Formats: sequence, structure tokens, C-alpha cells
Amino acid sequence: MKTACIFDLDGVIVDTAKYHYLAWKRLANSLGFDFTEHDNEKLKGVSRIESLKLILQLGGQQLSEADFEAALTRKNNWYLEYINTIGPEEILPGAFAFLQSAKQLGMKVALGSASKNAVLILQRIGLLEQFDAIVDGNKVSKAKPDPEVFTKAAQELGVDARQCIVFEDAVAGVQAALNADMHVVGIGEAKVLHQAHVVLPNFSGTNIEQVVQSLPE
Ligand code: B16
Ligand code: MG
Repeated sequence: MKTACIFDLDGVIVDTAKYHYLAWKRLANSLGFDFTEHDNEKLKGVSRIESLKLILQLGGQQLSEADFEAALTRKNNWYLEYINTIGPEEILPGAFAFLQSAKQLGMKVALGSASKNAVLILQRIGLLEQFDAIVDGNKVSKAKPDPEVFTKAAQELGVDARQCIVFEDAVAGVQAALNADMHVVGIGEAKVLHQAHVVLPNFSGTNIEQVVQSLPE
């Protein structure tokens, strides 16, 4: 019986990837190399630290431990500048109605995000009160594809893994949900998220009952 939904944040509830991109680009440019939107695709669902490691590899650069920490802080401060102006209009199409459909059916809902800024973002888009549990980058020590974020969310909700449906836009996130032994719905392109049990382009025109029916037992 599927009784809980665990939503990723960036790329599922809200499109913050474009703001991560702007902040990472600014950082890369300040270090003397460019960073494209194509490169940014590789960072979806990837933690802040792992993202910086990938970016430095792309730029062929190495930083001392202190400079690495300083770069993380600079990037995050720029990112915070960008997300400070966002509001409910940034919620992705159909996401709020879908969340409501799950709650109306009596399902529990949790957030499972790599972001350390998740609570701030949920506040800004007006969805903080909608979640029964929030597990974000501040509560986990292992990045997706490790299942920790989703396993913790299930624990906080008081449900078993097999009762959970995870909604994810990133390959690492889909793998994390599979590693947690959960049902997983990919949000995005089927050719990218082919490991998910079901893939939807977005939440428009669907609801939780349709999704539950489309999933295997
Ligand atoms: P922060 P998600 C992820 O969010 C983003 O997709 C990823 O690009 C970002 O690096 C990561 O959060 C950490 O975010 O710098 O705010 O802690 O998709 O897991 O909701
Ligand atoms: Mg995501």
C-alpha cells in the first residue's frame, strides 16, 4: 500500500536550478573560466560540495581547503541573493495541485532535498506548512545516490520504504530512491530518467490517484 509521497525540491516543486546556474557561473567566471547551462545539467541533485568539485574539474583548477570553503560561501551568498526575490509564482506547473491531491487522499508528504536552503525556499514559495516532514541537506551526511535522505524522510513520517513514492528530477535522485527500495516517479525526460518506474514530463494534468495506478504493485 502506497501511503506517503516524498518530493525532491529543485526541479520537482520549484525550478531553482536556474539560480544555482547563475551563481555557479559567477563563481567560475571569478576564477577565470566559463560555465555553461549544459555543464549545469550535471549538477542537478548533486550536493553543494560535490558540485564545486565538478566545476573545478571542468575549469582544470584546484583550490586549497580554505579557498574551497570560501568559494562555497561566495556561491551560496550569490544564490541567496537570487532566491530572496522568488515567490509562489515560481512553483512548477501543477506541483501544488498534485501535492494537494496526495494530502486529500490522506497520504503523508515529505520533502527529500539535497539543498541546505530548502526551508528558506519553501518559506518563500509559501509551501513550508504543507509538509509533514522535511529532510534537507542539513540533516544528511551522504549525498544522493545514497538513499539516506529518503530513508530519513520515511522514518520521520513513520512509514516503511515500500509505502513511499519518491518524485525526482535528477538521475542521482532516482538512484537514491531505488537504493532506498522505494517507488520512484521521474519528473523530466524519459530518456534521461529511464531507471524510474514511471516518468512524467511534469505534474500538469495528473493527480496522485493516476500515478498510483500507473506504478507496479
Ligand atoms: P544548496 P534538490 C539540489 O536540490 C540541487 O538540485 C543541486 O543543484 C544543489 O547543488 C543541491 O540541492 C544543494 O543545494 O547549495 O542549496 O545546499 O534537487 O536535491 O532539491
Ligand atoms: Mg532535484
